[in-house]
Amino acid sequence: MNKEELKLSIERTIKVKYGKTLDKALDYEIFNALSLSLLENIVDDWNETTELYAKGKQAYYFSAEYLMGRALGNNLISMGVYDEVRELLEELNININKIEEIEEDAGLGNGGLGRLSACFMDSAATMEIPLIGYGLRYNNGLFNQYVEDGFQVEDGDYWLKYGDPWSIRKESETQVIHFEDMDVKAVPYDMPIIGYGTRNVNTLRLWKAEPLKEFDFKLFNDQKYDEAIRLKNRAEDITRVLYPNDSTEEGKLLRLKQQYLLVSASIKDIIKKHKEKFGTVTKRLGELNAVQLNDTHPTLGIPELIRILVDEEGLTFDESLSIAKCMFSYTNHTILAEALEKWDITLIKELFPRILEVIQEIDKRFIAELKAAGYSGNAIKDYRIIYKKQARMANLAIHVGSAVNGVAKLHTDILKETELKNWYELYPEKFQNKTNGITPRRWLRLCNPELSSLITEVLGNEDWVRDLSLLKNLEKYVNDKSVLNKFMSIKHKKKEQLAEYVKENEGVTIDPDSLFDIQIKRLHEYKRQLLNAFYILDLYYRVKEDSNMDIPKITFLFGAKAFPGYKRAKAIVKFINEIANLVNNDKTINGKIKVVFVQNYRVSYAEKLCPAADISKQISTAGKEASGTGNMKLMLNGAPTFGTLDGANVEIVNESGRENNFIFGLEVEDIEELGKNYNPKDYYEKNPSLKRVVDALVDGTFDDGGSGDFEDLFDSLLEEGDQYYLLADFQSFKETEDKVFEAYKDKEEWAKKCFLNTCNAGIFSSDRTILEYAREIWMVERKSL
Ligand code: 26V
Repeated sequence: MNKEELKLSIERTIKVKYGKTLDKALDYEIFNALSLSLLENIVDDWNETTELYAKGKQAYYFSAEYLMGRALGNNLISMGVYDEVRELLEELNININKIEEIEEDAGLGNGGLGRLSACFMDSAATMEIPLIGYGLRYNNGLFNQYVEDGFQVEDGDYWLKYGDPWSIRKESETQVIHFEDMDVKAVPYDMPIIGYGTRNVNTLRLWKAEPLKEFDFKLFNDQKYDEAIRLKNRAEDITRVLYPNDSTEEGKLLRLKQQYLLVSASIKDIIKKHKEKFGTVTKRLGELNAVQLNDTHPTLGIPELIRILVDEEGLTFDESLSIAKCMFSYTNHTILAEALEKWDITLIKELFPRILEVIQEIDKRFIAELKAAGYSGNAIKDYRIIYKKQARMANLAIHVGSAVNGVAKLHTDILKETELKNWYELYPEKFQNKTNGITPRRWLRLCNPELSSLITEVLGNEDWVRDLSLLKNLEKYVNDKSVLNKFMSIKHKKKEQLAEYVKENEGVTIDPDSLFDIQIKRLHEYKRQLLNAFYILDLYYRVKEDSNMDIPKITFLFGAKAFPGYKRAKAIVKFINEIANLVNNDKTINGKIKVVFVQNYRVSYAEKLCPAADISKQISTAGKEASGTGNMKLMLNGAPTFGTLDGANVEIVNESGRENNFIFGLEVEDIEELGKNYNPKDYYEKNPSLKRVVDALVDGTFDDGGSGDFEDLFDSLLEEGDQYYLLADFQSFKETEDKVFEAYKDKEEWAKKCFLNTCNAGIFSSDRTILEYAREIWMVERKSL
């Protein structure tokens, strides 16, 4: 791409789209014009990639969530033109950062699961894997969060307000989706996923629900305006908003409709393309297409495929079922029982009765198989797909799917040994592990250009951006003072940048010379932000008692959204903010401790936080965090992990060395052993400093605005048995923090720990993960333009 051409294209686009000249254009207008001009440059490659992939076996990622974040910066990097475009904009007196910052995050996901889909898309394109993503184009993504008086307040997220220049609406590839009460259109919007260091451009296809008819003319003519657009609204409601994954009760019907729209449109799309090639559907459909179910949300794809093959393509049920068995695989992302999806069969029947019949038929055949294999009564019950008038989506996915995978070694082991033990006994060959990963393009190259340059300088080239295992070659510089100094001064620079952003957005001043201890993730009891809060409060009390206490100046940063209906999570937000208020305003501690709860934590905020962390807090109750991926982002940017041996932390510590991280707390086996004998009160009574901070919930130290929320938190610990073992882990947490403070004193040794974390993060590239899926589950070949 030539600079002059790009400039002309931007000017032209601003003229036809906004009717003005570039010098009068607003930031978002420039953003749109620049994006459209860049898009123009990749469309040919995009179409060629699609054609190339269509020639062989293809894989499809079915996911209800894609937490994409911003597109512009990432696409500039993938296209290899970031610096060139920055220079061009500079010449035009435009600051590229301002243009990047105007872009709204595409927040079409709740957390880790949704962000993983986004990383996989990026990696598949870069690794030249024929993978198409299918999802939903919600008008409103995950809510925006503000903090008012310490409480979380939610606001709608209309991410499309400036338009969506990177998507192309493909009207001609619309599918009609049938629900018992109405038919709607599913219109695809395609987003290009631009590979780095390759011409390949993959596709993320997001479906938007629309009415078959814009409005009822007769009703409108009769001046019944509301009624005239009622059907339009009912159709559009389906993809109006992303559901927070705690809203299990309300909106159930709509959520099920969303899931069906996603899978029905996607399966129809796959079959249509297959028929364009082969004329009819044969069993080759299963041989040429592999579908990955991202959690159970898209599991209805299984009965939908069978329904179409039997009812519309004239295959037998057996033939159709065996095609489905060949096509689908399932990834499990959590062992939390409440997160396992079950749907009332009355609901399924109400919306799509034929789908229920298909599920019943699968269940019937499965039971017959089990009986024939000698299973009986109780043993069969746990395998049933339909049980107690509910369809168990995980059972359907595991029974039909050809593979089942966990997302970190420990998680997969737990699935095999406990959570899905019976299934592992039945189908041992289906179980696999695929440890999660993150894309190094966004989580290093884009968010930390300073560290990226240093790595490139030391390694001699940029190959590491496509092969992160090359970071291992940095390890030999661990004693090189000049490299370490540069490494740590970059860390400092990123802390300064974050401090500036925090000042602007939260109004709090933080000191880049203090230790940045960062916990960023969804707010959930099992992630134990409350334990971190207790620790901070205890530290504050101790500093107050002893002003000479030997600790480094420290800043605790939290970023987390609590789902709107999750009362306890919201209470924890308030509690953290109460502590922040107390600590930050106490002049007597000389600013030794600062606490900041950043508002509206999201992908673009994470890009600023990860590079600035001195400590990565990963403190979930052992056995509860399936993997975690934030842990990998912080590690890659050179932060030692302060954490439990849970999820991928286990592998992180294996890679970078236990001595370079801070591991504390109970392990999975300890918790099993403690089991029913666990009595949180023992810990509370025997440990005065623990008692003091827990009591702060109820002794009037803090104000929960009269909500009773803090008392409820107190009860969750002392009356309801402290399900997540906060009290049991408190002392170990505290002692391990002391080790951090001790280690932080020796600047050189500290720098080595940080550096070794970056050197050993290579394995956590999602390029590695996606290649494993391609080779071991989908059996698809890499294909390069
Ligand atoms: C769902 C629900 C729904 C009901 C209420 C409570 C609740 C809590 C958690 C969830 C989790 C949904 C699945 C999910 O996001 N899992 C995350 O997947 C990441 C990618 O594999 C993984 O790194 C995280 O450890 C895992 O929590």
